Amino acid sequence: MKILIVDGNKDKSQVNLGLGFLIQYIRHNHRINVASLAFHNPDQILSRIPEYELIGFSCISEQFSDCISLAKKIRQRYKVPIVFGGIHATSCPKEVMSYPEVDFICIAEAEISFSLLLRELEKKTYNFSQIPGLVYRNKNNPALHNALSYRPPRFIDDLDTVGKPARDLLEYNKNKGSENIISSRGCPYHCTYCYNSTMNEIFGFKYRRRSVESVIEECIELKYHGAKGLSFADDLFLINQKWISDFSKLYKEKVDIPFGCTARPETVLANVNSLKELKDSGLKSIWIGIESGSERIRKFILERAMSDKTIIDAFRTVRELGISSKSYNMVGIPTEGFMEAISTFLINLRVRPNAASYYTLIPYPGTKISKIADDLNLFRDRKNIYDDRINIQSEVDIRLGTLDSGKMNRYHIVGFRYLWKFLFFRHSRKKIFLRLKYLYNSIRFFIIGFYKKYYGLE
Ligand code: B12
Ligand code: SF4
Repeated sequence: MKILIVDGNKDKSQVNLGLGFLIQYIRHNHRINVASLAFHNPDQILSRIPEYELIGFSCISEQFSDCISLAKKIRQRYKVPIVFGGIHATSCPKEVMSYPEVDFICIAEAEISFSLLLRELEKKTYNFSQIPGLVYRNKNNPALHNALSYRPPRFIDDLDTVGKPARDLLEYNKNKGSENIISSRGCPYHCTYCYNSTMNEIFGFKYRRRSVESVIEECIELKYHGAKGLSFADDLFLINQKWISDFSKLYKEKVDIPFGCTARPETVLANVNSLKELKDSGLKSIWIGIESGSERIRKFILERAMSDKTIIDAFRTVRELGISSKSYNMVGIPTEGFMEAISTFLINLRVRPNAASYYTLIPYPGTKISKIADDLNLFRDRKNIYDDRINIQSEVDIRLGTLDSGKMNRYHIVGFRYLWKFLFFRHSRKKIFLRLKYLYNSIRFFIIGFYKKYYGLE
């Protein structure tokens, strides 16, 4: 079949690796093109539709509104079937199916469901009921669909059978010096704000990893095409000492360019030897989630039950090994109080990461934290809930989020975000005025926040 997949990503530097794996799996039987919204405007894409027999959309939550508005335009003019896949459609299939333009959804990892769907459409047999993970409409009554009772998706155990992501077909800025790569799928933890937690709960998601050889092969290719550094964007990279040990040896021998990876504080402490091996093979930076300085918030709201000591020891270990660290933190977590927000600042001052990022919590669909926020009636705005622009980390004005924490309102939360920029952003001397602007904005938002709270306006 001739297929066009619209990649909802609007950031030219980001690669959609999930989509890359999917099209690698099916490319030998079908003709596939990808059009990214980062490179084409909707009208350009619309003019290409008549060439194709099926249109797919790949999007995370913040990209859904752009994708569905393009799907509506397509449907107004053409009869071609429309399939949605990716994190958003997986997290809230019923909502996505409420749009009549959407004919099918492939839930979660879609290599198997999408290839079976294409086979049924190509053969015109339309026998969809046996396809695992497929949500589809009733032929006789298109308003009816099985979004609440589809057959569970099938997950591929041996990831090497999928192959390496088809970067040649993806549209993104390929000459930026550094490339993302994924060696695994899944994560056994269950943080309440994360997609994995939803997946683990619904499908009993399993952690799986590609072979060392397959990952190294991809690294060599990326280096050959000009990558000067690699970022392992796995949910959980620092796990399985044997894999890490084999990987480190081969990486040093065959790739040997700097790389970074993610870790949880506990996995740092449980794998110090692995970390040494990675460091010897080129590991330069490690990204560690602290998320909140409050043990109460971590344990009861985020379900990340780790002590302050674990976090402090993990960052010390990383520093002693000479690896640069970056911490990830959030504010505006349900039930978070002022002192708890301040404790996130304090723990960062204590662990002294080389860089620290600080986001307003976004309650993504299907996550436990979004249910907690709903139960506590914390939504102050239901529009643009997933708009990631509230979290742009560069020097722009910070927008209000959609949630308050119950103890802090949205203005206080923005006040903390500016205070963070004032304290933790790297500022050159020249940018002293920018820094003062952050402090000014922080004070301004705190004053507005207290005013609104006092008069019951927010
Ligand atoms: C790697 C990763 C990144 C990398 C690479 C991005 C990428 N798109 O590959 C980087 C670091 C760049 C990144 C950035 C961001 N990320 Co990210 N990221 C991930 C991570 C850890 C893994 C994604 C992955 O490759 N999974 C493995 C593949 C196989 O699965 P997949 O992507 O879901 O793809 C499969 C299916 O969805 C399906 N599918 C996909 N497209 C299509 C299309 C069709 C037609 C069909 C039928 C099927 C289909 O088939 C694929 C193959 O099986 C996920 C967490 C997770 N576990 O998914 C978060 C995650 C996707 N990221 C998330 C977020 C929020 C972001 C950022 C906004 C963070 C930020 N504030 O900067 C940015 C946005 C970047 C962007 N513009 O796309 C959220 C999204 C939540 C949501 N509901 O929207 C997630 C789920 C993490 C979380 N918080 O729970 N991310
Ligand atoms: S450890 Fe990271 S990837 Fe795993 S569930 Fe928690 S936030 Fe998600």
